[in-house]
Amino acid sequence: GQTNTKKIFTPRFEDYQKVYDQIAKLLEEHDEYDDGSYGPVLLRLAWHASGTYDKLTNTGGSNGATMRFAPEGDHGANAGLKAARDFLEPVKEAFPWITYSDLWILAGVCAIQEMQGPKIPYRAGRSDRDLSFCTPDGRLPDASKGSSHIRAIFGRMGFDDRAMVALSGAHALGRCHTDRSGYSGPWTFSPTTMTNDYFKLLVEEKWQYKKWNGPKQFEDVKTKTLMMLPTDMEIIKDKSFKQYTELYAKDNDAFFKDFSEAVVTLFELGVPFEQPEDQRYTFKSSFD
Ligand code: CCH
Repeated sequence: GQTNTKKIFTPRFEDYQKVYDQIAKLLEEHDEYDDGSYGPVLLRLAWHASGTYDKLTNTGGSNGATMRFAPEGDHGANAGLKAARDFLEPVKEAFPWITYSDLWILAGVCAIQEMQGPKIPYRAGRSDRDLSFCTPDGRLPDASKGSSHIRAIFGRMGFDDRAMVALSGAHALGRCHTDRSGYSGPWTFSPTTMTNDYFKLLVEEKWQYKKWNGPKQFEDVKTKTLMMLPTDMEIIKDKSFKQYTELYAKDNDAFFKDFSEAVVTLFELGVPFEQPEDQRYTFKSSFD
């Protein structure tokens, strides 16, 4: 009879840990980028790959890595994310068995953990899909809008108010770039370390409109070096959002726990996994 002699490599936890370690090593080596880390932009890549999900049609999400293609890569919201995709190219070459879809999310997990955030349990099993799976423009949030827009966008993915606020805490990390979004500046004084400072600053500082030629954004009255987007200010203005902002400002453990749970959900939206939920991988960080 016929024998299938083709060897199929089935990656296991140890193999994904090796990919994690390689990304962590590159993060440490490339400290010349931005505020000293590619971590924030890697997290943004994983979020924008996932945040296109629509629960009604079960389209979009991290399964597919369709941002590799125009038109999705050229959507305004994705400006600048090529830096993150290019950063990961040598990792894809070193581990050709991993899909781009799994790699981008693993990089988001690695970025959070290496920037001293909570553990983010991970499942593999995403497959890369062609450009016919690109999502239409407009599925990611518009920073100039208000709370009803935030609820419409994140509600479409299936999130409630508490998870929306928890996820927003990612803005402890990174910055806005005038040549990407048009906005300018970081949210916190430590944009490469995951903290609950975003919530603390929203609660404790006074914010005013920044006087400049760019889009409407806020600056802290005291130092004028930090920023908030109009959508960020909704997290403290809206009554229901505000209760969670105040909770996370006081309780970093509550923030880390809720953030981790919400990010795991975000990263898995629309993915038909074989790996069971109770067998997710938890990666060792470089400093564990
Ligand atoms: Fe965000 N984000 N984000 N964001 N974001 C920007 C940058 C980062 C919005 C708008 C912007 C999430 C939610 C929202 C990150 C993670 C998350 C920028 C600046 C804008 C604008 C881009 C630039 O100029 O480079 C809006 C609006 C929302 C919701 O309403 C969520 C959710 C996450 C992750 C869980 C990270 C990280 C950055 C920093 C990127 C960098 O390059 O430093």
